[in-house]
Amino acid sequence: MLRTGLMIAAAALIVALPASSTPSSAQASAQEAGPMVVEMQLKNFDFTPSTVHLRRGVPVVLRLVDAGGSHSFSAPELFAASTLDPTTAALIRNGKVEVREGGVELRLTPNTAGSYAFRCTHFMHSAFGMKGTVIVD
Ligand SMILES: [Cu+2]
Repeated sequence: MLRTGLMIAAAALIVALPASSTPSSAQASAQEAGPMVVEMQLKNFDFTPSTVHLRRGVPVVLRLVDAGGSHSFSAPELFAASTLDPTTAALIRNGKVEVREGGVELRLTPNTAGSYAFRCTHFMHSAFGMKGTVIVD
């Protein structure tokens, strides 16, 4: 009777070990990877790069670096098709974020594949070519 009880306890231990170790190791590797970071420069009536590829369902930090002057990043369709971090959502007004010296970081997760136009809304800037496309694959 005692021997049977020990065997059951040993079997339970063997089953329990792999189940408890697997989730913690998966969490550790996800933290090491961190979010994808995409940096974009805003200067001389240009976004550099002007075409950005993101992946559906993959969180991204879109780092907008204002390397000269005052600009905006207007992308209402992209923002509407994405899950926005609360601090990012607070920066956006009418589908647009102002980008001043020091830059802005937008944290979002695109939810729908597609092609999304963006532009600077400052007077005449997009007419001079300050626009681009985010492609969500
Ligand atoms: Cu501009």
